[in-house]
Amino acid sequence: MSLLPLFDNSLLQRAAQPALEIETAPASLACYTFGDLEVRSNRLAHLLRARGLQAGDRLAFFLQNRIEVIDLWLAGAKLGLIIVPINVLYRERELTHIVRDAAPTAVVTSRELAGLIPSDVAIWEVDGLTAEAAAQPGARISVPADADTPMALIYTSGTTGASKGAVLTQGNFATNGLTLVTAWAITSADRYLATLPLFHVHGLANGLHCWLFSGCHLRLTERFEHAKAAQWFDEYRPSLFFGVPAMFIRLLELPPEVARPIGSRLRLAVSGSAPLPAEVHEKFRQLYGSVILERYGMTETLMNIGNPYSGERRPGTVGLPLAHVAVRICDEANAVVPDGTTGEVWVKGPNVCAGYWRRPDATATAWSDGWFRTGDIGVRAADGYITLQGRRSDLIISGGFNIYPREIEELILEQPGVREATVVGVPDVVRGEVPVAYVVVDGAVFDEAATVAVLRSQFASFKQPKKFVRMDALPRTALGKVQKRLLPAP
Ligand code: MLC
Ligand code: AMP
Repeated sequence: MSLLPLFDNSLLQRAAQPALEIETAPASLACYTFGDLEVRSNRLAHLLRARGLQAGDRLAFFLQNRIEVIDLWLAGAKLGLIIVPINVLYRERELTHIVRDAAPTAVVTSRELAGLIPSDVAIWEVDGLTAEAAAQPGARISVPADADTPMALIYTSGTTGASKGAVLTQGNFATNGLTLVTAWAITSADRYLATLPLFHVHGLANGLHCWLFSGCHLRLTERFEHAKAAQWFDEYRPSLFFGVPAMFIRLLELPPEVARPIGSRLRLAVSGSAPLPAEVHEKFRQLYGSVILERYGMTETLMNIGNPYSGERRPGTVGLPLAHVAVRICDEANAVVPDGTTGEVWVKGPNVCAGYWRRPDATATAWSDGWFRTGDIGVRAADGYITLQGRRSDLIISGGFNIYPREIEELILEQPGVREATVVGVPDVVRGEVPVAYVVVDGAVFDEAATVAVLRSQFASFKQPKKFVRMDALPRTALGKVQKRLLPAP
């Protein structure tokens, strides 16, 4: 199944219906119908075609949430392009790697962000592109596509440092969106407040596709800002909200007289991308009168497991396999373990990506007999509810953004005076975890401020160690592996 026929239920069938609003200045909204989105993306598709883009070509975007991301996604689906979303917080090292690996024809970005893009790729400034597209024909342009047509290359950090591009197909996005719309009973009557970034699958695969498939109404914000949340909820009156736990934790700061009316209008609040602490689930229920639905997914697989819409939403668990997903819990010998026993979560289904971009080695390691090994550790109860308990790798998740310590450690080790370095996640009330670096240094040479400056120029802000803890030696096993669990509290 390809995406365009599913989008057309809104783009063509609901052409006159209000689709989207975006704040352009305080108290000023830009509003669009589905028909407007159809015409805008047709014009952009004509322009991209005129600039030489063909099916299978990569086109990257490095943008905050704005309507042009939606235009690009729709034009990409129409032309069979492979869209490469890039996290706007990424800096030199991350950007250089993605641009070299994906080899996009161009990176679409804003004037403010353009200076961060490496010079060896074409940069298309987004306002200029939109202005030029406005002169193109508004008639539909499209190429044939099917479920196997690649739609996106989304970078997800690898355990070995450099991130890998997951090749997600039109069929992956179609399956995921249709399943969620059905499972969560989303209809054209819903109002969806979208504050998640569109460069990650939570906002993109779930948010954008649930909206376009159901034909509901969307309020898109540039990003989540907790100081504005009360105003957004109050003005827009959403029935749907998808967030990472850090957002729900921020929402607990609102006073009961503000929270209650918000909760009474909220038909469904979904949390994912990181563990939602059971006490946050409970406090949110008490404050808002709304029971959060927690679900579990990954860039490589989109959504796998979720608490039921109509049944028990059990705090601390991710619920039951979604309609299209088979789930196994396996031990180190790849054997399926009995209920109640901890193991690695394996998944299989039309949601799982086609593999890693130009990385047959990594693809071979991640799949086993047609099953995708998630690297997440979990346990299934006798009644089928699955609880995640950790990860096989030492991935840190901060505010829903992933950090692989190895990548940070490698750069710290390159700095003058650093003999040993390790990075671990320490608990943080809002973001779940934040990174802290433990270093063994030559005190006469090591310059912490200079190291911080290098890290800031090379990596996203959420990857910056919140502290450097100096040690005489790192605790290691007899084989020399750092024993992160034995590190003292920072
Ligand atoms: C965050 N920041 C941004 C930003 N988002 N800056 C610019 N644009 C954005 N879109 C930066 C801030 O500048 C700040 O930097 C830091 O992040 C925290 O910002 P904050 O305003 O203090 O926000 P906070 O209340 O802490 O909340 C953070 C957050 C953010 C929730 C807004 O963590 C976030 O947007 N998370 C969503 C991540 C996501 O979409 N994950 C899905 C991955 S897909 P500094 O310098 O102060 O640190 C996946 C699969 C699945 O995992 O299952 O879904
Ligand atoms: P990403 O690579 O950004 O797609 O992140 C995927 C990872 O986020 C998964 O492998 C999990 O470790 C984690 N994750 C997603 N949803 C949940 C959840 N509900 N609870 C715990 N971890 C989650």
